[in-house]
Amino acid sequence: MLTPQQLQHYHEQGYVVVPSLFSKAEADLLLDTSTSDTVISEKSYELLDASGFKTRLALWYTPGDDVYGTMSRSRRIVSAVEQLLGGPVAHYHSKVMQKAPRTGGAWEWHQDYGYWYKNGFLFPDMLSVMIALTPSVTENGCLQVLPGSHRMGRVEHLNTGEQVGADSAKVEAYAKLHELVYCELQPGDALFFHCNLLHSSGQNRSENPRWSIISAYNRTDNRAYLPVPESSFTPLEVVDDDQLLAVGAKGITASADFLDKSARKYQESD
Ligand SMILES: O=C(O)CCC(=O)C(=O)O
Repeated sequence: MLTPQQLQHYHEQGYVVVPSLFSKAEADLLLDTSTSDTVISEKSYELLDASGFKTRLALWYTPGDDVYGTMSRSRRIVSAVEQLLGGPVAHYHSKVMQKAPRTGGAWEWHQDYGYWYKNGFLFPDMLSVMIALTPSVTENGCLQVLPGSHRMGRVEHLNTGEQVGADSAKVEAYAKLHELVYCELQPGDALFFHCNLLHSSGQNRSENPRWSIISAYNRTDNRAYLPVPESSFTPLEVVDDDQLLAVGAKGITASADFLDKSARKYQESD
């Protein structure tokens, strides 16, 4: 469970870092499994940033009994998300984020609800949790946030490269008033962030890959008026924390409901 100070930090600043939410052994298991998982690699797609660099990810909706689903359904993460969102929660999606050494692209400034609003969710009762699998530092493009920006509400989003970014005039105006924070993480650390928090990340200029998993959650009563995956309003089947190591290196099945950019089952932007 999160402490009153951690809850206060999240509500005031729009994010909170929980060091070592997962142990080094658990983070290593997730890293080893995901980097050798042929399904993750086959289902991954690339997005160009505004300078033409590519960032790579695989995204799916329903959490399974593989090592990633066990992580995103583990009691320690779900309890914290329920505390932050103030009620029972569902899993919207998870994604394995892969920034290659020297070439991994940036993520432009955006709010996740900038997209999810367009996907039909009525309220910003949603958040993301980034779990670092490798060190995530300034040099390899860690997440940057504008603290407190979630309090502006959703801002307009426009195309930049193949990504959709927040209105740059608003981002610049806010950045003049509030210093940005580089959220440096070590493997196993978790960063919880509000879906209206302005965030971005730089290119990976280091010699090492930067991998992480981001799981997004929705409060079960936050229904959408457009077709959305069932997982996004289905109460989660929570698993005990010791299950992650017990499941071991179990990769994801190819039949998992991956986002397929060409099929576009939902009006989805990620
Ligand atoms: O992984 C990153 O560097 C950024 C990802 C991100 O901003 C997002 O998924 O919303």
